[in-house]
Amino acid sequence: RTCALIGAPVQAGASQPGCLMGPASLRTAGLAAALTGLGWTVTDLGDLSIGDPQPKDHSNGAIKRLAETSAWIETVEKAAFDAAERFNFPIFLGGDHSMSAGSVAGLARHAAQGDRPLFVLWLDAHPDLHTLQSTESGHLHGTSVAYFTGRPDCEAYPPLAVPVPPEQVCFMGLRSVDDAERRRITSDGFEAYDMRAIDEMGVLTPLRAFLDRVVAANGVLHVSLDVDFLDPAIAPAVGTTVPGGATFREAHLIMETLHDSGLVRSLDLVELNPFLDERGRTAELMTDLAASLFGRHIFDRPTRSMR
Ligand code: DIR
Ligand code: MN
Ligand code: MN
Ligand code: MN
Repeated sequence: RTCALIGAPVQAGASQPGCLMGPASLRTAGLAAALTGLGWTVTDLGDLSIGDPQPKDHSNGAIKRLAETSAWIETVEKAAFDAAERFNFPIFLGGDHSMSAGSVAGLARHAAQGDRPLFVLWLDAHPDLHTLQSTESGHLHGTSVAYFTGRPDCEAYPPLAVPVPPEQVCFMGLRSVDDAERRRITSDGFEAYDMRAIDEMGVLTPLRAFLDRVVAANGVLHVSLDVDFLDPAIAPAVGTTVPGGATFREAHLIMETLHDSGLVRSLDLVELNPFLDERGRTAELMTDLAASLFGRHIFDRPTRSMR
């Protein structure tokens, strides 16, 4: 079983600088060694980079750093397709969440080539469902899901080869949702669990409902983990902390259950801002969560091999 680490030190989409150190911090926390210890063959492909793109204007004057974000999406999309071709399991090290516009687009293109639908589990306080028209903050990390689901008003981004239908996207952990995003979640058929739903049901009931749909569709699953999915008390290193996030055990239980499902083929670890971290504790938590997804456990459970 082969795994690739791909760094995408993008911070153009975030509200404050620092995410460009994310890949280095995850490497320092020992991500490669943790996965090697679980029996995986890990290849670190290093960090991607973009050139110096010409500035791009947009009718929405709030938008910040469109040209750079576009260039990153294009670069990460190609890298994701290639990595999915060459490795069993690519891990994308962010970088802010605009990175995932590229990773998911490239993975969807790869999955379509094998005639499998790509499902996406979006673990985040935010749905990142703004278009280039609806974003008010202008921080483009809030637009990734709109882009890869093929919504209009993202035309200034690179053309999208294979959109992911909204029904194949599941949000968990939502607690900061803007009006335009809320309307799209209800009208477009996304599966969405806010923190209240997790308070009421725990994480397993909603997660299993989603995984059952992935199995029924013979799909493959991508997981996109934004640091702010986690409660800021355990994960302070993110520019957009929102109180009331997932606990340590809720997050690990999700990862452990995902491992047992055998459905996950790729992972984003995004929005880690090491400048805001406390002695690497958020980087270590993200690394430990990845390890749970890759099979770290105390006692054996019946598991399914990769489908
Ligand atoms: C907010 C925050 N919805 C925005 N989005 C964030 O700026 O559009 N996404 N922080 O991760
Ligand atoms: Mn292939
Ligand atoms: Mn996000
Ligand atoms: Mn977020």
